[in-house]
Amino acid sequence: MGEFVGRPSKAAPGRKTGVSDVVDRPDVLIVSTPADPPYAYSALGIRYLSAALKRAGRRVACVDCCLRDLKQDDIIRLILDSGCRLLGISAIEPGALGIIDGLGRAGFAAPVVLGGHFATFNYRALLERYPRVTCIVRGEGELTFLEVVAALLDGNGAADLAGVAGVARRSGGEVVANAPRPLIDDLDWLPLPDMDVLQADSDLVAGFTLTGSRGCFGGCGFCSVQSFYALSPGRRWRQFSPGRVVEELSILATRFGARDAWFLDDEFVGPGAGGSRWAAEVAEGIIKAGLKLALTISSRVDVVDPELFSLLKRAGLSTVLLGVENGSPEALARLTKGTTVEQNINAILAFARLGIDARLGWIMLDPATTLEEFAANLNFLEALDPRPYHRISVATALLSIYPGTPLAETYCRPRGVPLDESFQYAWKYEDPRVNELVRAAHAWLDGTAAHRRAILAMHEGNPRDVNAVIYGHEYARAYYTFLRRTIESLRTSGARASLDDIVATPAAPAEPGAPRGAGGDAHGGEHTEHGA
Ligand code: B12
Ligand code: SF4
Repeated sequence: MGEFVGRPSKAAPGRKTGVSDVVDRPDVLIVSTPADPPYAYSALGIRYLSAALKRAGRRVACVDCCLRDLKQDDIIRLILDSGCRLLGISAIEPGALGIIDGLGRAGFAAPVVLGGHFATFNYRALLERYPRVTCIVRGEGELTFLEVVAALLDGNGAADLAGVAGVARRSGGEVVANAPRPLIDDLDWLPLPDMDVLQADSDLVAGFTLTGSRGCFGGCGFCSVQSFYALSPGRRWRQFSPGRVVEELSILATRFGARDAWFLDDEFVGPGAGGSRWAAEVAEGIIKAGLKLALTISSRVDVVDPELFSLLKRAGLSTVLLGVENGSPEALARLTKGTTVEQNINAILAFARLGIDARLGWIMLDPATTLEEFAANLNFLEALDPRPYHRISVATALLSIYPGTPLAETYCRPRGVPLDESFQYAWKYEDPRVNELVRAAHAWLDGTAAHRRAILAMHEGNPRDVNAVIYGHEYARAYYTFLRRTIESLRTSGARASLDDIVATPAAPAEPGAPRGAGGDAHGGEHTEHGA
């Protein structure tokens, strides 16, 4: 959901890169797919899997490649050196595939099991093309992985996978998906995500994550979350008990000194009155425990009840990744967001009144975007998004359509849109003038890159630097003026925007440290558009 608030990784070349738990020849080694640049949050999925396996008596090690500045060859070497009997890879994008190829060339013989969103939805292509992949765990992983490990390490190997629900595998030269595994109904049954891995990686971690729930009641066309859980029978939204959530937060605060925590829940406030009650109980539990943490959650706009969010604020809520996506009713309908422009505006204004930092998840461009929608969205962003840097980056925020999402089925497959090498659908704009507009926007951004870098350098030095804010606003204004002029010329003549329009560049920023008066607003951290 929404936008990601990132943090620069603490990983530096030459720093700790190895197996995070000191286990020689583990039964199971689990790795996350590397992120570029490295990320400063510990990957939760592999820590849940590790904890479940350890509780069952397995010797497990993790390498959280997301946190580390590792080249592919380094990861392959680490895996080979670990002497593991089975390798699990958390694959949320195709970055894992190069590792698998490299392991094959290096003669790695242990079974390789993939899981995660990307592996779940692309299981057929992956099993057909990558003979080194033994099987794929589809959907929620803990229970299925326990059985897969037992089958592959204690049983008759791949033959025993036939009886494991939730697995995709090869059988007689064909790829088969076994029956799905029901979702874990009582999430409190799960052990806490492996805290020893977090401890071992603590010098690389700059922020803390947890989940209070799994699943979402939304049906957004671009999101794989509901399809991921809908693969399996069970409730679409399940929550840990409020007491368990508070326990996990307390451990992060006391054992790790966490001062902030990011709930990775797909959508924090669950459906209906039950969802709001649960969120309120979590907030009350945090207040009662006296925890002082700055919290981040993801939220749809249609659950924003000022009373609930003011309680959440008292519990420490400081940032909301808000699934606004677009300011045009037609685009919201195409994205099957299930929300209205009015709800978008009301939610943004409610957070402004509550003093909660709302970061807008935004999709500017989809295959059917029109010039009129684009122009209306520039107005929406200028009026309602307080962050100049965000306004700049989201003006060309492109919809990614992944296999497994509703739009893959309703838009891409019926039209024969091909998948590209990164397993995303390579869609094209229906209106070629929008393509021209985007090309012109990128040319303007290229032509003013030095300005942008200077402003960002100020911003990174001090996110609240008044100069950074003012120049950011000026830059965004100039950019939007250029975009509006280009739209106008495309509408009237259909002509290609001229690069001469780059003259609309703002004045060069002055040296940092020479404030030019107050105004505007800026918020910390880098960000990338992500998912919702
Ligand atoms: C935090 C996060 C990130 C973080 C950290 C990722 C990580 N490795 O943990 C960062 C910022 C790095 C990130 C980046 C990206 N992300 Co991201 N991310 C998330 C988010 C919000 C939460 C992930 C999480 O911790 N969930 C909680 C844990 C418990 O669940 P889980 O990770 O899915 O793990 C469970 C199962 O999947 C399974 N499982 C997972 N791995 C494995 C491995 C094995 C061996 C087994 C057996 C099972 C298994 O078992 C686990 C326990 O049940 C999800 C949204 C979501 N709902 O999951 C998106 C999500 C996974 N990300 C997504 C995407 C697209 C990306 C990017 C490609 C974005 C981009 N364009 O750059 C990059 C890829 C970077 C990379 N190399 O990994 C998509 C994936 C969509 C898809 N492929 O179909 C998601 C689903 C968001 C969305 N709705 O679109 N992401
Ligand atoms: S994008 Fe939509 S479906 Fe996906 S998690 Fe957010 S609200 Fe739920």
